[in-house]
Amino acid sequence: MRITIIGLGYVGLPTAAVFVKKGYQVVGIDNDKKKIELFNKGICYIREPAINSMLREGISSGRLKATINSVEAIRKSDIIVITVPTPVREEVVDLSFLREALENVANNLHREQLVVIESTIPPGTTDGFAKQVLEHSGLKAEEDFYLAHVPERIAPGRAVEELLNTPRVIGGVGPRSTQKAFEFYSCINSNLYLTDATTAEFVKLIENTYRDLNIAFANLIAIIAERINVDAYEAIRLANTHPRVNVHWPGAGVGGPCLTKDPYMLASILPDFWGIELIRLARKINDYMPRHMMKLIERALKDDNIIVKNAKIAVLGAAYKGGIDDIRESPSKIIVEKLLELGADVIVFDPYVSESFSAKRAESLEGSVSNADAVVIMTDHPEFKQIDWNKAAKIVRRKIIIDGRRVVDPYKAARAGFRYHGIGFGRAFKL
Ligand code: SAJ
Repeated sequence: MRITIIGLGYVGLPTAAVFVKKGYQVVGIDNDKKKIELFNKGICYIREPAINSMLREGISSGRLKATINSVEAIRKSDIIVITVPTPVREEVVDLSFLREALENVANNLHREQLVVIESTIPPGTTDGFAKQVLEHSGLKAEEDFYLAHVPERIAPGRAVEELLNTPRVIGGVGPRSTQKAFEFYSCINSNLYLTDATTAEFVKLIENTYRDLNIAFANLIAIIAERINVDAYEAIRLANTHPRVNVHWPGAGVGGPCLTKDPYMLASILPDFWGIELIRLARKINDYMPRHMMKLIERALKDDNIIVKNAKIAVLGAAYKGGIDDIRESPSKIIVEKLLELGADVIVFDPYVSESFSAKRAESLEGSVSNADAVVIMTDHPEFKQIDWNKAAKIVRRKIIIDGRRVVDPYKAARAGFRYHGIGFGRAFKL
């Protein structure tokens, strides 16, 4: 079986590697020449530890390659998987990358091929727009070729594990397409749920919107907790001991390419219904959190009579979440830029990321916290949970922590002499 994967990003690259490992012949298509070059050298340009060796082995076996030229690849394929971005700008989804990919497929489509869209799209797109574009080929879906939506469920950093074990939803434009897609994905994953394409599209938006709403609720709880001097994390942990409650965690912002846009795709279906404000309001709360974090930072500095201008601030974390190198829509960028704008001397440390958003960058934790007037934590990297604050206390200038992710145990920090401030943590805390 030959597969073409269109879009070699955070989803397409791991998908290609996993199918090659299962014995398929895979060609990856991307219009970024740099990516193609690295890919063909077996260099994994996203941080997915499990993929490096899979990619190298695939390339050297001759069963995996990347190219910019999609025509031959599509013509020779049994299956075409589309994993291109579908960005949302000002609440409107941009399907131009998807359109381009589909037009390429339509121009080279032949009988018995299966086309799968994994990109997140508004409900009705596969059975409507995508089918229409593909049928311009003169072939009919379900009769001549097969078409399905199989939403990706990859969390960056854990792609292989997720591709193999996380249940997937398979939705064809008809029963034959669903069956074909089911057979294809059965090779890598045994947890498959079958439905129709529009339901599958809807399910994906429900998942990410649920998470965004839940996090917004947690963030609201955090702001209330700060007002009543209660520790929000402790309160949520206790509420979650109830078997039917699962509140997510507050933090200094919601980043990443999915939660920040997918809810708008859902909201756009019913723009005139007032109830849709629930989704918009949740987005608004989550978007507000970096500003709230900024307020905590400014208050913490003021409490210790430190003027932001010229203060040396160590920012720990540039990635949008812990354990990954991805900075897309990272709340850390907002904080770093704001601190720079206020004239602070900002030095960013992230063991996974080399980006520092125009601030200075440290190669080590010591490099960033040494002589710092405050330590601001923006990402819940596992490494930050291991920091020895007694050691850090000896090299900082002022012992102040503002924790945006509850990475630090406030009591441990206080025992090391730090004044602890944080999202969802009522007062500045010092033993
Ligand atoms: N966050 C919180 N509090 C929490 C959980 C997360 O503030 O309790 C923040 C994180 O710090 C991060 C942001 O939310 O900035 C998003 O993180 P995430 O882990 O929720 O999500 P993503 O965007 O990395 O991945 C999500 C996942 N969706 C769900 O868990 C429902 C993933 O499975 C999807 O594949 C992915 O979106 C996607 O591609 O849609």
